Order: sequence, then C-alpha cells, then structure tokens
Amino acid sequence: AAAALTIPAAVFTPSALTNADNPCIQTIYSTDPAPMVYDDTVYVYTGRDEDNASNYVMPDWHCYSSKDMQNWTDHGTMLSWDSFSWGNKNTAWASQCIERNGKFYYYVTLECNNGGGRGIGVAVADSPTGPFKDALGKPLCGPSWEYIDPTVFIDDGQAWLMFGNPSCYYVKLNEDMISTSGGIKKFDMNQSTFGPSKNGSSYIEGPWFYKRNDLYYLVFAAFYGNDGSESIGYSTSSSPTGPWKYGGQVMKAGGCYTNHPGVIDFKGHSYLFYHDASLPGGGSFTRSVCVDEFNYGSDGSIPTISPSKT
Ligand code: FUB
Repeated sequence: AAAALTIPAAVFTPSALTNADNPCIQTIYSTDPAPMVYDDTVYVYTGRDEDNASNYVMPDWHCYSSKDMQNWTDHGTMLSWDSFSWGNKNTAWASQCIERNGKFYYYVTLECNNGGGRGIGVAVADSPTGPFKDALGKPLCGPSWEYIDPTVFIDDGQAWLMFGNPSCYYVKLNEDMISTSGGIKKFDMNQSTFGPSKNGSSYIEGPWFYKRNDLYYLVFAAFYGNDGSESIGYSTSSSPTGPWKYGGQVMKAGGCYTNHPGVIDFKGHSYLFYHDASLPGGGSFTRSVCVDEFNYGSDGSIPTISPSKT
C-alpha cells in the first residue's frame, strides 16, 4: 500500500502513525476516490466527510497527487457544493475528473436545490488542480434521485458517462464533454450481468468504467445476500454498452456502510482505491480513502482484494 500523508501531530497521536500506510489520506475524512493518471502523475479526487458527522455531511471535493504512490501532495479544495448555484448544502457526493484536449472535466454528484432529486454536474479547468468552474449552471444529467456517482471514460474518441443507484445508466458525451447525445439509457440489471442478489442484481452504486486490453470493465459497489454493508464487485464486456457479464467479488463488505472503487494502472502496477472507516473516529459517515495494489489474472480477471488495513 502507499505511504501516508504527514499527519499534523495535533490531530493524531504518533501511535496512530505506526502501521498506517492506509488510509492514504489522513488529514481529513475522505470519500469516493476517483484516481486519474495524467502526465506521469496520479491525481486522486475525493469527497470529504465532516468531522463527527452522523449522516452524509459532505461540503467539498479535494485533490491529492503522487508521482510514486508513496509521497502525496495535498492540492486542497477543488470545488464546494456552493460552487454550483443549483446545489444543496453539504451534498457533495461522488465525482470523477478526466482530461480531454488539455482541459479537465470534473463530473460531480450534487442534490438539486429545487427538490427534484440529485444531478450530475460538470465543472471545467485548464489544470488538473483547478480552478474549476461549473460549466452549465444546471445539471448535465438530472434531476433524478437515481442519478449519482458519475464515472467517465474516453474510448477511441467517444466519451461515455455512466452513473446511478440502484441501476446503472449510460450516456454518450459530445466532444465538448459538457453535453450529451442519444439519450440516457439503462443497462440490463440482472444476476448474470451484475451479480447474485435476492432482488435484481448485486450492483448498487459507485460504478467505475474503463477499458484494459480490449476488455471493458465496470467495477461497482455491491450488496450480496445478507451483508449489512457494501462490497465491491465487477463485470466485463466486449462493448461499452454491454451486455455485461458478472466477474466476481473484488472486495468483501466490512469497512463501513458504503464502499466506492477507483481502478488505475500506473507505472506497470494496478491499484484499487476504495474507502473504509480506518482513521481514528472513523465510521460510515467519517470515511477514509485507501489504496491497495493487485494483479489481474492472465485472463483479465480481478482477484478478491483484502484491504491492507481495514
Ligand atoms: O459518499 C456519498 C455516497 O456514498 C456516494 O455518492 C456513494 O457512492 C457512497 O459512497
């Protein structure tokens, strides 16, 4: 696992530092990691849980970077809920950033202040660390209570945006990255596409979409059977629009009520980012971003990864 940021002594005692490679962010409670590899650097975009929260109290989004997965730089706050005129206070849920033609497009989840549901917003910057500005003054997708957790990927020039709880939706992005075409569609959600469950499929939320060696992957937060909290599962396909084939469990339940995957290859190694409750005072509403390395199987399969800390 990657080494930690330096923890201010006033916040955590030295004993908390020993054996503390994870969580990789230890200066705030951090959530919903979205790694991006750009210019020989890993940028990790995260949400933030407020200290002592007893519900999801999420004011802003942050960014950290590393060139070696050991030493991390804190770039501070990228956006807040009130960077979006249409957003409700402290509803800054999961996000993902991507580069296209030298600009950085940051897709976020935010509850709409018109009461109609949540929306996927998009902010744009000239640098991976901002300053970002809301591109539209309204949601790109939504409002709908199901529209959360955007994941974005550019496949041979065609950008795709996927999102959703409890179903996974997909839509084509135009080259401007701030408009869509063809309408929002829903994947076929069943046990063979997204895993075993008493109802529908095990997919819940937090999709992470990417392509590796000509195989498309959708990694997602999942519920299996009677687990009381979210696991991570994955499916693969030969096309971005499916049909998806369920691949297996990536991480077992147990860290905190939610989990949220972000997968990258960087300098010849593969990494799963996720969140758990492993900082002092941690819990389901005071989460922490972690990362562990893993190896794909020769057939492209993802193994079940044991959190190094949780
Ligand atoms: O962090 C708020 C929400 O909880 C996210 O949008 C979901 O993925 C889950 O992690």
